Amino acid sequence: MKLALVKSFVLSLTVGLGTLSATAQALEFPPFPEVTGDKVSADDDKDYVLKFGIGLAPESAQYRGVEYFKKIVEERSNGKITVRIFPSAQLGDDLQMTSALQSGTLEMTSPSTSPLVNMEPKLAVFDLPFLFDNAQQADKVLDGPTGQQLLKKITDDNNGLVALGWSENGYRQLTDSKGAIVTPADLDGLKVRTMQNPIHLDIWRTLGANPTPMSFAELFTALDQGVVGGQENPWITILSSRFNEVQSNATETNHVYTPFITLMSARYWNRLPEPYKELIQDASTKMGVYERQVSRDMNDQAKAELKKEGLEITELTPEQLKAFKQKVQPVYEAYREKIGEPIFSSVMKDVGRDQAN
Ligand code: TK8
Repeated sequence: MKLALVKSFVLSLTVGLGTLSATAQALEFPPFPEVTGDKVSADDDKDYVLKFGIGLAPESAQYRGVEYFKKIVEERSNGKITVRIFPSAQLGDDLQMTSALQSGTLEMTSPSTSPLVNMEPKLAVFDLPFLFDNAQQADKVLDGPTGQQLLKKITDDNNGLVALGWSENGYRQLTDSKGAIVTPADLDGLKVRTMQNPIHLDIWRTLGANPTPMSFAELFTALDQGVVGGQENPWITILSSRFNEVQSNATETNHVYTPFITLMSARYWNRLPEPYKELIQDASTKMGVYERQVSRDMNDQAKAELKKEGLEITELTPEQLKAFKQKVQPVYEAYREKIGEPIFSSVMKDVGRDQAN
């Protein structure tokens, strides 16, 4: 029997300039897996505090994953390591938290890969539109040689970051307040907020919208004040960020799958005794497996909840979707070189395409 934990909450939190009031909602998160593995101790007998900052709110799969990470690390270190979670971009957006890791003022974060492509262009492979047909393909890339090579590359670059694993933000969907978006032509004149990422800008420009890159931490307020008219994120992120309070419509586009990359400050990592390094690596891997399960379980629930709360959701027919897919195909050729070999070809092979289609 599958145990289900029903979480109900009423909370109000401050993100950037906007105060978000979440109404009570009932979401069924898959239960935490049991914490397994030996207790770990280090010779130094010191106490460690590990601050883990994330962009998303406590109702997200991301937060739930970090809670599981905390449980593993605290239990297996006999409380020698304390994990403190800072949700809702309290400590900054994905880019700000990543640079805080580099300067050593924050220990861990788990950003979307997209804002990091200026630092590591190869990560742009995940921004290719309609890349993964299903979650299994994403897992194949993330958990296979390509995903492992990318983690190693980021660590080896000596940029002050240690890359420890993959979770997911998931498949992105479009929301707007213009009306139903059924064809690319409907995007005409729509100012869509995108992540700070060149492929995303190209995708929306190619489709005929007017994309504006912006930090996630400013997004709720920007939608509320009409600075932008639309945005795109996975259902669970739309719900946990309460974007449906400031958007009337959504289209299920699944246009990009976004991974979260688990990062630690190299300064902190280098000071950790070996047994704790192994523990944190193991906990990061387990968090990734669990968080992806939560994200996938919650995707339909979040979509249903958004519908219930009044968001008008358009589901495209296969033909309608095809019109979007075909229009963005030039993006593959445009970024092939920047992503580089062998990453580009091995990902294409993993998703069953010999070459970009
Ligand atoms: C949360 C972000 C966010 C991302 C975005 O920190 O910026 O739209 O999808 O969910 O990583």
